[in-house]
Amino acid sequence: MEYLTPDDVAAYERDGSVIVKDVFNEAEIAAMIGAVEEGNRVADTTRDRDDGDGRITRLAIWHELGDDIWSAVSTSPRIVNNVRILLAEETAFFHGKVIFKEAGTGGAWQWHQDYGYWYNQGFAFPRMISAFIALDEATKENGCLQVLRGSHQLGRLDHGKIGDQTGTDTDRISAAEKLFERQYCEMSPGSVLFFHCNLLHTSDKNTSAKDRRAFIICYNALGNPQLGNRKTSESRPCPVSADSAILNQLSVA
Ligand SMILES: O=C(O)CCC(=O)C(=O)O
Repeated sequence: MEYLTPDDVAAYERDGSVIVKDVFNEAEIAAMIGAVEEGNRVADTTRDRDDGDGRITRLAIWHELGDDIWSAVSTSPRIVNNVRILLAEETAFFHGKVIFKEAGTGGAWQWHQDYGYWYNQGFAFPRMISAFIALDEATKENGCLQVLRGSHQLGRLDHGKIGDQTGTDTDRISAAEKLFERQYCEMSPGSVLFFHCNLLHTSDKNTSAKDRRAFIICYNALGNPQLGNRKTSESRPCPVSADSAILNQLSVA
């Protein structure tokens, strides 16, 4: 595959995100959907959270690589090498999560920066990135991710509890909305949004008839220490698997 170019990196540094289309093909996405619906990893780690708006956001989250399709995707050269290019340093696996935003019921996500959470887990620097893989078509109607383009340049903002979620201080969001353009990240299945951990993002509830599921993989710079006793990020370079590894996992998803 082709990797991100210097122009893509410049766009990422300016905007805080970059979308790459068709990173995963139909068969790979079908395999991931199969593992969402029938796999043990997702079934064993799914939890519900109040979205602060009367609905539930459902997600499955884990902090270890293993021997399954999720690990094959998390170590895919198409993801890991692009994360290395964007961070401009070696990367470590932090966590993977499936976000369910089911048709008709899926809850909203409050405005936040991921580093608003991760700072409190002890990460010293905001040298962290997420790769958001669309498993279904993500549109405005079914609650696609929304970002404030360039807002990562604000640095880390204060966050507090909203329902079971952690959201950015609402006065700061009002101010930021005047400073930065809102971008609706509409994506086809298999496309990937790489985004900076200080980029402000949110998503609406899903009142449509179409699911909006995503697999999000989060990476830390290997050289970014995690202070304190919690060691939730791996301390070795993220392995890079063969490009064919995802479909080879079909039988053990
Ligand atoms: O998938 C979404 O709509 C939002 C997820 C999100 O913001 C997160 O996991 O940090």
